[in-house]
Order: sequence, then C-alpha cells, then structure tokens
Amino acid sequence: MAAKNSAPPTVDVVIVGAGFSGLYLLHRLRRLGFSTRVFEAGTDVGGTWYWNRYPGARCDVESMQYSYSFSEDLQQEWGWSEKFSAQPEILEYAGHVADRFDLRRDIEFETTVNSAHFDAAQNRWLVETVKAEKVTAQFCIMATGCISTAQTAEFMGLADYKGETYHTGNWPHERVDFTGKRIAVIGTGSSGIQAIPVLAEEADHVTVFQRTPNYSLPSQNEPMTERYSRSWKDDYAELRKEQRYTPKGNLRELNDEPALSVTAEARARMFEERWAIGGPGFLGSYNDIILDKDANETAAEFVREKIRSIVRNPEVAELLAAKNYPIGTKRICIDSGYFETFNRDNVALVDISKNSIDRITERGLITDGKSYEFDAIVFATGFDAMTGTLFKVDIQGREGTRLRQKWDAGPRTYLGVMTAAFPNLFMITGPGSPSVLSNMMVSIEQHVDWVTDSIVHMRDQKLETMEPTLKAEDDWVEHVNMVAHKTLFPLAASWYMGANIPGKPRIFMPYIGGVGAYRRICEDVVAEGYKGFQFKSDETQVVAAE
Ligand code: N01
Repeated sequence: MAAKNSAPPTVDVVIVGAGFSGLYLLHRLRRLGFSTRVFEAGTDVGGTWYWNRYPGARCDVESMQYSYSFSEDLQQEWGWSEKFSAQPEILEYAGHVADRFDLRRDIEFETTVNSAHFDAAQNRWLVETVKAEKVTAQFCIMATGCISTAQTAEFMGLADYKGETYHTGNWPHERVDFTGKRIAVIGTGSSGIQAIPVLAEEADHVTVFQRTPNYSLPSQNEPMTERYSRSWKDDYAELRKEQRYTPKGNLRELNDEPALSVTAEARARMFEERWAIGGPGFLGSYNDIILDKDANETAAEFVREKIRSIVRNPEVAELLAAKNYPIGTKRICIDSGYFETFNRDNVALVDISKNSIDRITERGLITDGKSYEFDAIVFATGFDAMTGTLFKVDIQGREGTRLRQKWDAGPRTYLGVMTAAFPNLFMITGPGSPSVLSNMMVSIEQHVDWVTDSIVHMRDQKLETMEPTLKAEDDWVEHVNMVAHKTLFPLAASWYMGANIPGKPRIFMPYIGGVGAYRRICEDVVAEGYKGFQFKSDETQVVAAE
C-alpha cells in the first residue's frame, strides 16, 4: 500500500471482480505482458457461484458447455459429475482454475471498489477501494457480473422480525440447518424454484409466497457418464468453435420451422420429446416461439398442461400455471422437481398477486389480512440486474461525467462493452451485449478476448485512449431496442426490462440479436479499423473513428 502523500501505485489494468470474467481477464492479460491488479469483494474467487450458495443452486446450462474453452488442457482434465452441475462443484472449478493458472497472487480479496475516476490530464483511471487503497491504471475493466446486486424488496416492518432471514443471492457460507423449522420463501424466479424443493426436504414446513407464477422446465439432470463426457472431449475444439456462432452460445438443436406450420399432434410430439430431454432446449422446439404470440401460446399451454398433470390439487396447479405473459420472455426456469414439491404435505402456496405482503411482523408476516408465523424467511427476490452493480461504484469519466447520471434513462453502450465519455473503461458482458440471454461462459470469453485484443492493438499502435463515438453508441442503442421489439420479450415485466426495481427505467437491456450474429458484428468492427471507436495517441489527435 502506498505511503501517505506518495503517488498511488500504478498498473496497466485494474480489474473489478474475480468471477469467471475476472479470472480469465487476469490470465490473458498476464500472458500478454500487462501488469494487472484484481479487486474482489468476496473472500475467494467464483463471483456469482461464490455468493449464490443457497440449497439447490445449480447451473441451468449443461456443464460440458458452461466451462472455459481457452485451455485445451483444462477442458480435457476437468471432469464434471452431473450433466447440470450444482453450485459447490462450479465453485470448486473456479478455485481449480485460479490455482492451476496461479491467479490468486494478483487478486486482493475482501476489497470492494468504491470509485473509479478518469484523470484526463494523465489519461489514467484512479481506482479507490473501501480500504482507502488507491491505484492508477491505464485501463479499468468492470468484470462485476450481470446479476450480482441482491435485491431485498423494501418490506415494511422487516427490522421488527425476530427470526432468521436469508437472501438466495447472498447466502451464508456455513451450512444453514432448517430441520424442524417453519420457513417462508418469497419469490418464485430461478432461485426460488431451485431452492424450494430442497428446502421442503429438510424443513418442517415451507410456505411459498408467489407474486407471479413462472414457467419452469425440468432439467432431467443425471450423473455424467463417461460416454457423454467423451462425446464432448473427443472433439472439444471443434464443438466450442461451433458453439460460439450459435444464437445462445449453446449447442442444441433449434428446429427451424414455425410452430403453426405443423399439426397439433406433431407439435405435441415435439414438445413431449424436448420436455423429456430436459433443459432450455424446449424453447428451440420451433423457430418462432419467442417471436409469434400464437406460436408461443402452443408451448405455454403445453407447459400449463404438464403442471396440471403433475400437481394433484387443481387450484394449486392453476395458481402455478403462468398465463399473463408469453413463455420465455421472463428468464425460463430449469428445475429439479419444483411442481412435484407442491404435492407434499409440508408445502403450501400463497398467491400474493392481488394482495401483496402488507408487512413483516415480529414472528412472520401479514398478507390479505392473514397472519403467518415462521422461524425463517428466505428472500428469493432477485437482483438489480445489469446496471445495479456498476452503479454501486462511483464511476466518473471525462469532465466528471457520472455513469449513473449518463444512464439515468437506461444504459447506453456501444456493443455492450464501452460507453462514450468513459475512455479505456470496459465492461465484460455489459448491457447491450447478449450476456444474460446466452451461455455466460461463451459471452465472457468472447468479451475478454475482444477487450484484451483491443488493448494489445493500442499498445502496438502506441495509442493512449479508446472510446466509442456518440453516434456509434446511439446507433447501437437504437439497434438493440429495435431487435428487442421484434420479439415478445418486452411484453413481460421482467428484470431484463428493469421492471423488478421500482423507478428503474423500462428498457430491454441485453442484446437479443444472438451470440453468433453479435460476435460477427464485433469481428467486423475490428476488421473495419475499429469502426465507431475513436482513439487518441500521445499527440492527442483522433486517429480512428466511425
Ligand atoms: O430472481 P428473479 P432470481 N414481493 O428476479 C419475486 C439467474 N439465476 O434470483 O415476478 C413479492 O427471477 C418476483 O416476483 P415478480 C437467472 O438468470 C440463474 O430467482 O416480480 N415477491 C420473482 O418471483 C435468473 O433469471 C440460475 O412478480 C417479490 C422473484 O421474487 C436470475 O438469476 C439460478 C417481490 C424474483 O425472481 C434471477 O433469478 C438462479 C416482492 N416485493 C438464478 N420482489 C441458474 O440456474 C420480488 N419478488 C444459472
């Protein structure tokens, strides 16, 4: 740490976050010869898998695909024990990567970054941590994740509650024992839907408070077989290449025909087949499920019928069956026995769609005039996604422009990777990129490669700063919006739209044009001399733009 009044230490690159983005960034930058410092709020690596350690937490992308591809040795030597891995195994994998590539020595744990200010006179970022540590860097890369700021809704009376409270996105590291306890779960998104079946196995009683029912598909998870693992590993390099140009960053079959072009019987067969395979591939049954309301309704009704066939109490089944938004327009959930859990004697569903939770009390909560008592409340209430974590850092660009202010009416980026007036500030999987609509590992690797290649380009060309032109940014924002509005996505009040945070602008934040199409756009931008970016060299002239 720098002595008082001495100039802060300096590195080429500061990285904020040691999740999968930060780890790969550090590895790549180090190999390219850049000095790098990583700041991480947690006590260890893993990012989202470090924080989200609630019972039942599991990846909804198959592990053979949700893993790094940058090292052939790594992907050959690591073995997954299940098709869809559980959180502890993914966290172990992150730790293995950190050890294998000796990454920990450049990471400062338990160190939240408070601010990052651009000093235009020096063309450097001054980054300050919660420990009042300062460091300057030519580049600052926000590898802070898309869903990393837990959202605990403002429930009246919460401070009065005498029982235990938990948030799925910020779960304790020690085991929580719910044996013999009555618990409430508020929220039925991916986290709640994964946690509820496991909690119900252990607790005395679970009451689920549901504001909006969710469409969920079975994972049909199973132990990894040597045969399946081999089918990937024998051809990993080629399969990964293919994966990078798919719409979602996942190799799975999209049936390229419209739903209504086939008979109802053929559709039922297709849906049944995909349901039996499990996972999100169900949404690829037809090519217009996310584009056409009538096509969407055929898939949605199939899922509702499944729920009715699984859940024995018809009233409960009806409450669990989503009806007022198209399937897939809120993040599809992938579960292990979620709907079956409502057949248990120790699980109750309370519909709070019309009457919200009035208040939390000393012993529980009140809704619709009825009082409930619990030993613990689990908040599965989601995240301030995509922008929340960036806004927690006081980021100031040229002329003191604050990121929060600039994005007051919604995030504005070029390619989801940079924003005008913030030179040399990069975001990994930022708003305006496929990010949360894709296999995050594929999108992370693509952004890390693109960003580090850009930094190498600047070093080679002796350039000092890089930022998008306003025009390129405006055009990209318009394009992102235009593509989103060709789909059914804006019809749902989802966190993609910022709808879960009171007062947040309703803008569809990720880019839905597809992982492969987006990658080609990024490649073309480079091929055309970094089209839409402006650079400054030591002599401060603009050397490339538009
Ligand atoms: O959060 P969510 P999540 N009163 O926002 C309800 C990823 N993820 O943590 O829909 C009552 O989806 C809210 O109700 P409503 C994945 O991308 C991945 O579950 O707003 N209820 C909703 O039911 C996912 O999409 C995995 O009406 C309130 C729930 O809380 C994302 O993380 C696993 C409320 C929040 O659902 C977020 O998922 C888990 C209130 N005041 C998560 N406020 C993988 O498998 C909110 N709710 C990789």
